[in-house]
Amino acid sequence: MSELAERLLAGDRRALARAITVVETGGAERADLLRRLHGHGGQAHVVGITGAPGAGKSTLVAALAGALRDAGERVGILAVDPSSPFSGGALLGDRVRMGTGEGLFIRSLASRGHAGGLSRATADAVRLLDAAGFSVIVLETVGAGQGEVEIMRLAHTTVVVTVPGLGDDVQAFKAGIMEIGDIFVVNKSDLPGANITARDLTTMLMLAPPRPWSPPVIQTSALKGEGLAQLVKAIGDHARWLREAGRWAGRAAELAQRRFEEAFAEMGLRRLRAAAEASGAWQAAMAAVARGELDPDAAAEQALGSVSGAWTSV
Ligand SMILES: Nc1nc2c(ncn2[C@@H]2O[C@H](COP(=O)(O)OP(=O)(O)OP(=O)(O)O)[C@@H](O)[C@H]2O)c(=O)[nH]1
Ligand SMILES: [Mg+2]
Repeated sequence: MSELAERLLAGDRRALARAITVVETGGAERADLLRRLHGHGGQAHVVGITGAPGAGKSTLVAALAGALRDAGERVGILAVDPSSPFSGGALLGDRVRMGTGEGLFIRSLASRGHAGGLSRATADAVRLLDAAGFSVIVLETVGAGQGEVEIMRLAHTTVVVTVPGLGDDVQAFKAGIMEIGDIFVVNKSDLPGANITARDLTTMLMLAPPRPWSPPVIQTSALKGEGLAQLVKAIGDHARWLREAGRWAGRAAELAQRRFEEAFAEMGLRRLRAAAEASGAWQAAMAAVARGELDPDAAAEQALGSVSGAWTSV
């Protein structure tokens, strides 16, 4: 594991790919790897891209990656899809727009096979890309479900993508995603109605409770490569604002605290269960629950009580 961490820090892409598999799998190897990378990174700007299915997020991410690379950034892309991984075909087509080589890394994360859940796997992967020296990390997720909002909390800057003529969706939009957007993009602005959608969004933002950062509304055509310079500028402006407002460092602290909470819960559970199994209390409770002799909550209470007196009253 020490060798893997060293190779990752030295910029070895295969080591990075392998490391992501390690954190996806979870367990002791994950913990060891992350421990070794502690203190490395902290520089990357994490940009989340979210929005309705088919809004053109992947196309936009590809175009944005190209523009960011032209601006000298090293770009890591994580496509986070709860159901299915990034299709090979889409990736191949998008590569043309993104360019290839040193300054670009792409990986898709799907929920299947993730020991600690998709949002933890994503958080870990972001840390790995950060430690590996990527200056911008782009996360693409679909929709505004709870899981996606959780993943978007990993981002310094959240870009919400919509398309012209989403009149009926504006309500749904308002409900979940309005509050988390730092930048709003009307993609497919080569299609009719983009100006109207942009105006509606601007109006909605003006009516929303005031925020210290006023989200811009930007029209893009990912397909034609239009509006990308404005988007790159808005992303840079937001990063600068976060730093100047003292919010950049606070976010890193918050993420570290969340990881501590998760690690504590996971380790605590594992150790308690091992202790209960060693004493036989676990097996006894399981059997009693199966026979219907004990209510499951009462059984849990009893098994915990048998592990240590200190736990019974909490
Ligand atoms: N006209 C037009 N079509 C676009 C634009 N951007 C993307 N598309 C098309 O919209 C379709 C969906 O694009 P994707 O990039 O796969 O959209 P997505 O939001 O990533 O889709 P999911 O990941 O499935 O939610 C594709 O056919 C794209 O070619 C654009 O700017 N203009
Ligand atoms: Mg996509």
